[in-house]
Amino acid sequence: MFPNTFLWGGATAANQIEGAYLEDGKGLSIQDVMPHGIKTPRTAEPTEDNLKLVGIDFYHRYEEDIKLLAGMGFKVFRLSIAWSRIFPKGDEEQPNEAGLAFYDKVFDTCKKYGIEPLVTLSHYETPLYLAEHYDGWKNRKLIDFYARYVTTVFNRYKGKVKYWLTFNEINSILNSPFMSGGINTSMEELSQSDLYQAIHHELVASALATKIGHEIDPEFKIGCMILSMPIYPLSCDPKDVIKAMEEDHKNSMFTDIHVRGYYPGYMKRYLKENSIEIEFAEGDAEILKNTVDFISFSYYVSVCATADPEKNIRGEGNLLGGVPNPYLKASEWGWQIDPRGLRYICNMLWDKYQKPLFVVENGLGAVDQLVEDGKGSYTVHDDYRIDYLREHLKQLEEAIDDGVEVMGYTAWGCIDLVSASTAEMKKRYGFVYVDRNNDGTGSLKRYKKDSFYWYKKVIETNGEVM
Ligand code: BGP
Repeated sequence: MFPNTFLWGGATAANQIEGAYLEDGKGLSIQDVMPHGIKTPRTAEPTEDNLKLVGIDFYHRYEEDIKLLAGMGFKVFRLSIAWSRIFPKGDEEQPNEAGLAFYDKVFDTCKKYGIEPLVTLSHYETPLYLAEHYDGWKNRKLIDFYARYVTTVFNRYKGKVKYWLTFNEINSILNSPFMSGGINTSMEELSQSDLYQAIHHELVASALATKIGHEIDPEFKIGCMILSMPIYPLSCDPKDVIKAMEEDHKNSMFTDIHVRGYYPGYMKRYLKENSIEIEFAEGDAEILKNTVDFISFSYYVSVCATADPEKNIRGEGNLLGGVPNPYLKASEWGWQIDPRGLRYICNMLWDKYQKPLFVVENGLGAVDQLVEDGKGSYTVHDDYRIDYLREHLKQLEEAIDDGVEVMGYTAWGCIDLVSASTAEMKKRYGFVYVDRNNDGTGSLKRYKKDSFYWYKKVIETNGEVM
């Protein structure tokens, strides 16, 4: 049974919804030069085929959009602040007031509808200037710039925002150093030592943000955000089991450090055996001890791991990926669907850390068909999305019944948005359809899908009717 305090809602990110990429003093972010997500190299300048430059125009339509979300009874709305609206280049001394004012209006609108904002401080949208002039998180100076940015927004939105996430899917930097860490050096040229140094800087920055946040307002609840992905052994061969464990360590070190405040032993071994050296500045070990209040994570897929090089063939999937599971079906984008994996990961995280969990991303990216609803408007009959969400929510409820403490659930892309990995509109997640197409055409009008009414009922009954 879902607890009465359960926070039901949906999730978005600034670069995927806002548009207005140069309005009111905003600087460019790395997303403005990533027209096709992670599949193609970045461009020198923003190009017209980059759908994120307009997004779904949330910047101008936030009132209408938040009202729509409130129509489903949302208790929480996850969104991110675009760092480049607040510090257009990233290294300025003073923030951009117009950028700050925009989020005041957004949070006030949330408040008007009784919706709690859940704010990601950095969601794949590092200011481009920091990528080009500092090589992103490879550079230690980013810690100071980030600290200035978070101090500014914590002070400004204190009293309006209580729940914060430091970095979206922080472990995705392992495979997407530009999108996740603003690192301009190409992946091929990036050494493992530089990659892990960048990771260290982000981990220190994350802990520092937690410290600063708690000092500014002890009521703040600050969480880490991890791309979660159960890694099953492909067979019961103990070699596969160990391989799965080792693969999992690469991700779980991020949670370990956020929750326990120090590098785990297996990581020290991994770094040593791979001749990776991380430079700890004085005070880093102390800062890392500022641990999070809760663990948030995205959940879309599970994968397998094998020690057999012939079978070790990576399939499609989210940013990290792995060997496909022969027992599971996949979405149209090749992401394998595994509702039970959600119960499993919740139990694993809870058993290990005993920290409250928050599922801040989960959902099905699919092609939708807008059809006449017989009442003079349009809708989408998205029973496939309802099925996906229902199955995952049932497993989440199982986890809660297992004794796991879960704070809430925010369905990803609650209103259609530009996808992250492929930067297209066609891959839709929302309860609300947005009339915009891959070629940039469309009226941007919003339409409620069948899932809108379904989710409304789920929230209304606190998960009793699914
Ligand atoms: C996560 C990101 C989101 C997001 C989602 C779905 O990795 O945090 O920003 O978009 O996955 O991925 P995609 O948009 O590629 O379908």
